[in-house]
Amino acid sequence: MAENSKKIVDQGTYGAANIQVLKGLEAVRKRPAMYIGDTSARGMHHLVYEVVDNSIDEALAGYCTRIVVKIHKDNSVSVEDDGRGIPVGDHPDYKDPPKSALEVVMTVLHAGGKFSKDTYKVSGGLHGVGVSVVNALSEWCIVESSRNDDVYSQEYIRGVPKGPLKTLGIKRKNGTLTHFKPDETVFEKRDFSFDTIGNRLRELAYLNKGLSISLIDERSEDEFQKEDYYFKGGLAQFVTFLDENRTSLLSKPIHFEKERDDVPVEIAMQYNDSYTDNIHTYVNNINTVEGGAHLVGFKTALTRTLNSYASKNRLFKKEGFSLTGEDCREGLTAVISVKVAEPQFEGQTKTKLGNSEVKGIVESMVGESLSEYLEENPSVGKRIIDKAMQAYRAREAARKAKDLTRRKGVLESGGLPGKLADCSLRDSEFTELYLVEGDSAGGSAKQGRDRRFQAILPLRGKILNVEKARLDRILSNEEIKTIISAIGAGIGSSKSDDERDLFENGENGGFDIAKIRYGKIIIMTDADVDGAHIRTLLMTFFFRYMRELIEKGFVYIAQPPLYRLSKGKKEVYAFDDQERERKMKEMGDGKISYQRYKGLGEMNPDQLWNTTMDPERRTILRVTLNDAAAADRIFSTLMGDAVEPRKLFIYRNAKRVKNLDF
Ligand code: 0RA
Repeated sequence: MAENSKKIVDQGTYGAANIQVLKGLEAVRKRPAMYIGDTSARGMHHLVYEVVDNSIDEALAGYCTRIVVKIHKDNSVSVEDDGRGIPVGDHPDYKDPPKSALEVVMTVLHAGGKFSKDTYKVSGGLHGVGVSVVNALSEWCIVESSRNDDVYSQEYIRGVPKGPLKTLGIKRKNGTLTHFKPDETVFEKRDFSFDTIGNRLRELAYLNKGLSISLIDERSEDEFQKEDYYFKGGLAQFVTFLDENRTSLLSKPIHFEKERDDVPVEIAMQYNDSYTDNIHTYVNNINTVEGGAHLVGFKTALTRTLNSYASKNRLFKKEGFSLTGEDCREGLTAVISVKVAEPQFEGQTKTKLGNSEVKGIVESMVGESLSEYLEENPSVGKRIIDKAMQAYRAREAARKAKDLTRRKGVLESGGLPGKLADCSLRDSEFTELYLVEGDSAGGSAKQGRDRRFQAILPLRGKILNVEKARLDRILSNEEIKTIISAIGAGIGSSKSDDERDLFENGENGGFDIAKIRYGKIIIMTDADVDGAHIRTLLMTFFFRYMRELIEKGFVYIAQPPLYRLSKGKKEVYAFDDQERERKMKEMGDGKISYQRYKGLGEMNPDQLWNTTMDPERRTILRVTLNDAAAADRIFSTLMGDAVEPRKLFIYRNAKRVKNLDF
């Protein structure tokens, strides 16, 4: 077999199969985004996840217990596992010329997935693109498969084998090592992020209890970084980790693990003293951000089980009383993980589980397990019902507050706040709302803006920290009320319609993105600690009560300059110290004076327009939500200032918006 591969490569006698392979690789290199989403840092990190997913599959099949991921000095990454090793015998589908299974996995699109379908019951990997895509997008890639008391190795250049599969003639424990270097001509960013990879590996370790994963960073000279992820407690530990900075209601999470109709289901849940729920769902280790059948099944079972438990044990004072789903979920942190053989992913980002049979499976499993648990742990049952009753009473109070505010027109369009300087255009495709820190900067922004499409809402001081307040208090906060009415789309959790129909009595209509009055919500604060704090408070509010705004990319951060440089009549701006240095050099010799802006208020309307608001010249950062679990954890730690929203989110597409056509 090794002989054959040699022939192909050395003599260039390509069979039909090879032409197919080359075409496949070429397609990937031509349109990488089609296979990995994009070619930014996010896409590059996706390569690592794809390789790790193969090892996870081997762990799911029960053969792999340890995975080591290394970031090397040259920004290459290696992933090593102790599974069975990739098979090296001739692949049955490739006769002319014959090819090793390993080479097929590495060079044929989707071969990994198809191949593993018989081998593995379920398979992870987001779109199951397969490791051949990683190979095609790597400057080089080396795979070593240790099995049959030998080590087999093959190297590739941009996906094409450099030579035949070789045996190294050494012995090693069984396993697979994949070492690749992302092609710098494909990816915009070069550096891997320890934290980004670490977050995903930690998540995988929680989701696959007992699996040991390590991340090692060899890039820094003096101290290499290493983290080990290994959790015997699985999702129970995940929930505890998510709630690390909250006060738990139960002494330990409730944790179930069962298989029904060939669908393994694992769920852990805990209550805390906050007012929002925080449910993370996974299908085959993929975070199903948009929810779907498993989430619906869980929610239905939770509401029904708590109600029947409370009635049965006479915990409700009034006959016929019942708690709503929202009451039952206040302060709930839960993780739901199911493994489905043929998952159907739906929704805008293909992260919504469509398999309807899974709803019933999860529903009946949670119903039975939770009732049993509550019967056996009546003190836990009482606590949960007490908490839900509190939520009910607060919701009643909130409803009254809401009625009040609704009567005042805050939650409906029409009654716009007096502080808002609205724009004249109505089409949200073109309009922008600037949330500006302070009245004086607000004044400059009003004078400097293009009033046709830019609206200004000045915010006085700090808005309420919604993390520490219930809806009724949130709705009585002036700054928040003005923001809600300016945006015009209401407030609340934005559930998909089918879930809303199923669970809400239409009482809380929720946030309706279709009603937003602006296509961009731009946060403009000073470049200091207070500014960062206000930004964080706003983001916390959007994250908790208008999450779709963030998910759909409507929220932006303005980037006001830090310096104004001047030489004679010439004026130049710089956004940080580095840029200031560079621009001063560019301006040449002579007297250059510079001013450091302490706040937006120091800029006059023209300056503010020229540097920060003019779509032709400004830079605005779009806020995107990369990892809901991570974001949630960090928001929950935010009780003071200190934490920069920059750390909570990965700002991608920091692009100059130049395409506003008028
Ligand atoms: C197909 C079949 C077998 C193992 C694998 C694939 C495999 C693939 C990868 C990728 C990374 N690590 C891996 N470990 C295993 C089973 C072969 C057998 O029956 O021994």
